[in-house]
Amino acid sequence: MKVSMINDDALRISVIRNGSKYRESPAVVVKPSVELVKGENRLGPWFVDVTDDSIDVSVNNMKVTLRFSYSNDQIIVRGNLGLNDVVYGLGEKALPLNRKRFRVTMWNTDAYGYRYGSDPLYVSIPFFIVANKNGGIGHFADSTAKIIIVLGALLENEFTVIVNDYQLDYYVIRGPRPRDVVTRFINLTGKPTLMPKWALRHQQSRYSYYPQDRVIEVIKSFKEKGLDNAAVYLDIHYMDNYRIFTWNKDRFPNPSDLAKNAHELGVKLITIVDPYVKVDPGYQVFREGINGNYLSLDDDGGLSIVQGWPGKSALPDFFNKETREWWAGLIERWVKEYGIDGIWLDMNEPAAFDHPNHTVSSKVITHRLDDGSRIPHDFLHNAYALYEAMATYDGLIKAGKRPFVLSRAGYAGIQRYAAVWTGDNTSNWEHLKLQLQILLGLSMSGVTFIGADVGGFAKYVPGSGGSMLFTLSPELLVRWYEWAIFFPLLRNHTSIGSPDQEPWAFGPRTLELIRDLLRLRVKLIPYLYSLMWISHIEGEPIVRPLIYEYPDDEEVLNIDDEFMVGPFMLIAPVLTSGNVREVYLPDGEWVNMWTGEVLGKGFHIIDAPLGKPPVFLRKGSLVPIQETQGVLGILTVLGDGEFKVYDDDGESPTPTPSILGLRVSGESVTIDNWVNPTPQSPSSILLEVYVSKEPSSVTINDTEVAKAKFTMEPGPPSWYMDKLLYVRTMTGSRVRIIN
Ligand code: MIG
Repeated sequence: MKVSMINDDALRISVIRNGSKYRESPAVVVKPSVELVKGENRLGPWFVDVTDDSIDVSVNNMKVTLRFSYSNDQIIVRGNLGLNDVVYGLGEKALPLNRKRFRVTMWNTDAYGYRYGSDPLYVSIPFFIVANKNGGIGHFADSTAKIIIVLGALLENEFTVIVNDYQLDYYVIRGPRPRDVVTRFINLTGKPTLMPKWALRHQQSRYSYYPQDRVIEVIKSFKEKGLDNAAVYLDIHYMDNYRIFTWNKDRFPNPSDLAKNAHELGVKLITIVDPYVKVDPGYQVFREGINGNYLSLDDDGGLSIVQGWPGKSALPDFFNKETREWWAGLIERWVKEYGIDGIWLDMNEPAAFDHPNHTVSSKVITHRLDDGSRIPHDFLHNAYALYEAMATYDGLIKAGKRPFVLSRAGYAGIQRYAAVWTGDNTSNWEHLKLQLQILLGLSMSGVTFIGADVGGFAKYVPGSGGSMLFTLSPELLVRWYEWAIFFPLLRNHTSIGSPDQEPWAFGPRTLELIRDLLRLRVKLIPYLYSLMWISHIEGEPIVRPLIYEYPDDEEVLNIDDEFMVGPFMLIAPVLTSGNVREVYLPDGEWVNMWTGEVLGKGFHIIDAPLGKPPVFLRKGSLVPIQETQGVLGILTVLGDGEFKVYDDDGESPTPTPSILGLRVSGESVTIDNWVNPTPQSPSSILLEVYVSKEPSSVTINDTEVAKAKFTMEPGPPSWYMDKLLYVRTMTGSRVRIIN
């Protein structure tokens, strides 16, 4: 047992058994700084007592004792749990936000048709936060083999981590608050990549759009119906018999034209890419794979073959640099040659039809690491998608793009390369709530660019023997959009064989409601984009459970049917059929975004007619929103608060942001000048302030300004009272609202 510090953030306990050779972690991006000695160590806020097989840690008011033991093939770590502790994290789990009293498995799995409690799903992140009213402390068992984590399910006062590996780097991460643990975990495993700005707009998919003309038709329908849409996905039917990096020439006679036409209509094209390389000596990708030794082998040195979409398939061996470079080259060529804008990685658990649970598991399949050593698949399983995403990301960089990669599977650190969606969810009300719980867990585990298939993917009812039942109602689709518009990834997608699910598929009334919700989404992009930048620079999630913002409010410890977008907006979505919901609001004062009504801490019954999700703004909110071209709106609630607006051209691979500082204090709002502005940085500002009554006057830089007729266009300083107070001003000004 070797114990070291990672800066001041984390303690690392490394175990290597039976003289086995140490494998580098693909998850962790920071190296240890100081090594600790046996006995007592004091380092900054840390007190650590190390013995041969246990360790006592005390840091920022939290204490934990870890005991290490070993069986033949396992490393077991036990720690103490307090009666009032709650547990967050663990990545993608179909469980409540508070994971206490559950037992989970870390093993990336193709989980089609999963339900509440199904475990495991596609992504494995063996990281969790133990929290109570004193604060939080993090645990991260960094092994890519199968791990079982029991959280007070056997003994109420104990958690157990069972690692099926010969090596383990176990990290203890300090708080003090749960949010500090999350940010330090992101520091450890890498900052989320900055996606292109268009990735924040609506995206449309189905399994599958073809032929080529149908794709253009879909794009045009969005335009005609006044619906914002940034991208269309091509699912597996675009390929020539599922050979990756090829086209079915009957369905897609001219893919370059398709991309060109899409681009002319302002829409990006994203193709799915599976990890299956069809075993076919006549297929170029297969030949390159064999010649370069880029494919996974069996332990006897023969090619390992699994059943995938193309039938007999080989799996690229992403665990070594040579394969990753080869793959990056394939992606680069694909993207450049056909004008593809982003890559969708599916089946990367990896899935295989001829393995149990549709998922590769084998001590026979081996992978080659950078140092040439061969390791059985089972020790590396959970990292397959992470390495694949790494290579795909590099390919997009080589093609000169700011990468957009969407991955189904992943491991700790996947946020450095990809967005994640929650796989094959189901179109029913159970999932409307479950998806939220899953996503909040991902957020608390460092994966910030996330979303679920809007409207739901699968249409079967569990217990029906897999038969298709069409369970999506117009009400459910609208309710789904109502909260999905607040998540970074907003993608409508549905299964093969299912009825149409585009926003217009349910008639004019539904279309109208979704159109308004998409307009709200477009308005929110400056806020969401700033939050993406903040996630990229500071390692903060974009969407957050209430506990993230309100750690001292015991009422929110278990709330996972409400969430925050950044520091200001609280969303309490309607998750059952009906038009009201009970909402809990934490400490402070909250403004109902739709009505302007001010509410205090506590439970409230809120009217929620279809199309109007309950949204509340905290006191001191400064939410940048998109208004008319050239005008930046700032949705404001007076009080105390600050925010930084981030912007850039949205697409260049290594941007320097333009930053606009905003502050509100009492009744004055200060808008700084842009730092590092571009010609596009708006200097016209429209403050949109929730006030209870018309002010007696408004000053800008201490000079009174006139009340004038309202318009959205840029214009001279003025104010106007409608439902909100509108103040037209410029950057570099201080606005005071005088009662
Ligand atoms: O076995 O590519 O989760 O989004 O449409 C199904 C076809 C394979 C699973 C993905 C889904 C995608 C589908 N894929």
